[in-house]
Amino acid sequence: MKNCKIIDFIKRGDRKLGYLVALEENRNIPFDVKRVYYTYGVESGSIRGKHAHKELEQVLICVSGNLTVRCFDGEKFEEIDLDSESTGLYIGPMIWHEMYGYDKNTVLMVLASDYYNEEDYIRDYDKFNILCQEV
Ligand code: T46
Repeated sequence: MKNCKIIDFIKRGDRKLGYLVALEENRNIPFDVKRVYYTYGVESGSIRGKHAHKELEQVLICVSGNLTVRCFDGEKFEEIDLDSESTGLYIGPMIWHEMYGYDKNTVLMVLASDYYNEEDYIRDYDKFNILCQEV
């Protein structure tokens, strides 16, 4: 799916000492990182997201627990399980995304290409579909 792809990070270490994953802007993170945020304590039946971004690029990494991300590019749907600390999900502009299936211990960390700006959000699903048809 355009603007939505899995990134497998290199994990260094072993079972005994554990693992280390390094995130580097414009290397394994495909943009300048201006912001990092994370969500936690989400109840299992909750759905977060339900929006698209006009310009923002992000990489979602589930650093604890697991969840599912449902992505829609205006034509195709894809459901991606995030259950590995060494996997990222790149989501670029104009991808409607919803996060659900949270585990009680889930921590979702997100690296973003810009500062928080509510103007960049499309939170109306009908409006998103209309904008997709215009492209
Ligand atoms: C996204 C998914 C993956 C801030 O004040 N600063 C921030 O940097 C962010 C991200 C949010 N907020 C405020 C805005 C809302 O009042 O925190 C509140 C919760 O945000 P929201 O309902 O948008 O959270 P999610 O989990 O639905 O979506 C978030 C990001 O907002 C969004 O960009 O792509 O995670």
